[in-house]
Amino acid sequence: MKHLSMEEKSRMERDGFHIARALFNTEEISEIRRVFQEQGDSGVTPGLQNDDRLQSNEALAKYPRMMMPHRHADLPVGPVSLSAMLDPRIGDILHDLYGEAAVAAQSMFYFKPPQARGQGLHQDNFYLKVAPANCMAAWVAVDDADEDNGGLMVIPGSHKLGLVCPEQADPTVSFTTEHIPTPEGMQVVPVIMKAGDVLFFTGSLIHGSYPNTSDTRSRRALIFHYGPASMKEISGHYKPLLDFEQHELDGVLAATGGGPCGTEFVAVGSA
Ligand SMILES: O=C(O)CCC(=O)C(=O)O
Repeated sequence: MKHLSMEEKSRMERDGFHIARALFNTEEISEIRRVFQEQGDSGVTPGLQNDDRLQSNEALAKYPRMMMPHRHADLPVGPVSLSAMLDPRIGDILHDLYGEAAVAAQSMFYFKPPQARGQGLHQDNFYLKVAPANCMAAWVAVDDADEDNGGLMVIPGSHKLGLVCPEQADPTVSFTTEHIPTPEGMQVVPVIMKAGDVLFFTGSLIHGSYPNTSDTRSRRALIFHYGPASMKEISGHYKPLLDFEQHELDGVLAATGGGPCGTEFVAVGSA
């Protein structure tokens, strides 16, 4: 069964991204929001969050991003993120986009509270190193997201450039060190999303997020990365890989280099 129209597929090929509107319903998103917010409000959880690299007085220090929550079966965020990561609605769209089954490599949760910095323009496969194909993100909006509360920005068509060498980001607007300047003739555009929408984009699409300049609106997101089941390599950081039946995929080599998606700046005064 096909889940994307021919038109949606050709736009994906042209632009490098596709928005599935209201893929998760209001009740599902409210539950995801509740469970992650409760975990976040309980304080920074070692092994799930790392605040070493954040300035202690900044908005993100209280709510650092959560890395690989699906691996924390002992916490309420574990089963919630695992089930969303392997949700068949996401799997079906990925299958359409890849032309084969996808396997899951990563989950992350970003709180992006008011006044939090954004993430500089980057390409995900710079970190995941999926080969010979490309990684794919499914970015689930947990709040409505726009330019004011730190929504995503993308450079349509930039996925056709292949991987571009990043420069140093401006630490006043980005919490990660890498930044790719906007390629000549291309344009950064905001991605306006409603809670429950899912943005799918390829690992070579240049994208990032705005700082959250609002005073009251969080911009939470549950983010997943995948590769095609036929991939030969991925950065070792992302193993074990899980197929949509929750089986570990063996035999994929650990690519050299890569690492967590986005390298955090070291805070002044920390090691
Ligand atoms: O959600 C954000 O602020 C940025 C996320 C992002 O760029 C990514 O997951 O690669």
